[in-house]
Amino acid sequence: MAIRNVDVNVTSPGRNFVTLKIVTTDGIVGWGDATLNGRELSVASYLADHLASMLIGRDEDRIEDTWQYLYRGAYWRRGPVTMAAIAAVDMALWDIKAKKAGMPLYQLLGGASREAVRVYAHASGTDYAALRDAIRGYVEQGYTAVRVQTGVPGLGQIYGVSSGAPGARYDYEPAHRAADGSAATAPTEEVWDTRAYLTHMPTVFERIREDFGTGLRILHDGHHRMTPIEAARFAKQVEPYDLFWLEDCTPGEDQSALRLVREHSTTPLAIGEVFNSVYDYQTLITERLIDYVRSAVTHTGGITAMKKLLDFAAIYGIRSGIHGPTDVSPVGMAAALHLDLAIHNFGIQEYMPHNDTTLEVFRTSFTFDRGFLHPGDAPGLGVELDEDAAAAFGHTKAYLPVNRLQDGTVHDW
Ligand code: CS2
Ligand code: MG
Repeated sequence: MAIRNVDVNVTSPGRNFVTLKIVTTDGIVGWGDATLNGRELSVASYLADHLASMLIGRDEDRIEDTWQYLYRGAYWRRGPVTMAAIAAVDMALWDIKAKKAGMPLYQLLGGASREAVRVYAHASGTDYAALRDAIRGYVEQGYTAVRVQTGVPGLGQIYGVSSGAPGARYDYEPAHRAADGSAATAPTEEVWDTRAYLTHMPTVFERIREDFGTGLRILHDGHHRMTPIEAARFAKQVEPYDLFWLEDCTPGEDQSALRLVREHSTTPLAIGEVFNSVYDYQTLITERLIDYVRSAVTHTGGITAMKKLLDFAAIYGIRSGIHGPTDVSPVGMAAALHLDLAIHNFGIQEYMPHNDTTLEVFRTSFTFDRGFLHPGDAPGLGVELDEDAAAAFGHTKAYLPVNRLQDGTVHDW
């Protein structure tokens, strides 16, 4: 048996997704997620124009060999485009292998290490009252962990904070289209002031602890906006509020920045959603500078690479916190859930539910129950793309925003 067909599907049921379809000579279909938010077509081209012909005729069972063939064979290693493309191939081959075995993928990864996967929700609000209502809503649904993001007095729209407008449930971490829903031509811009943020945010954590007590797991995303010394001071200052983690406090490419933060604070640190290789973590893991690995399976070379990364992290007592935003498709989310269920060093899983239109295009098997997800027991990943439904939504160019300081300087976000 061998790979017979390789197709790349680009669809946009509210936001853009790139999905790889691999079909074997005996008709088994595997799906892989290759979505890279705001740069989707570059991965679609990598797959369709460069990899597809290399895959036809290959033995679909040789997943490790195919991974190495694509990674080492390219000469140009790593990078988000390459690694998202390899991830999609890898996921599709694991999907096929598990379907052939008649098992949900987590069984091939060693079987379940837990009954279900604890997830965290995204609560946000432009002011504290709106944030408190959002947290309360999640607590009422049974969530035990909530990421909290809020507006900062004096600043306008901040990435990660919902505007609170009616129907705004999905508006806070977008890649923006034009206002009328058509293709954007350039990113929108936001204004940021780290000093105002550092003054305000600890007061928010204090109020959350007053209102919700000590049981709730509170997470917070700094979105790479602090300098190392700002992050160190902040992480130290918020220790009394017992964060589950502080995510992306400093720019992702500077691994040694977290040494400084670590020297000053015991607030647990998470990083990695913009990483795409185990080598991005080498210093962070071996020097125990982080507590949670945040990569998305979709952006880090797939299940094969992610399993190795998480096993490496386990040796140093570091746990998983796999990236699960809505810009990872339900296929990528399923890959995360199978890993989460199987590995020993699971920490928590991010869960940002997709909109209803997306879930009509991608048919999922996962189930949510009182703050926990289970990938389901359908053979394979348990997600099927409905290509007819997908065809109704053409790719629409969209951009993640740009962040500037008040004087106009381009800033990290
Ligand atoms: C965010 C992401 O989920 C998170 O922690 O930081 O939503 C991130 O902004 C997006 O994935 C960017 O595409
Ligand atoms: Mg993040």
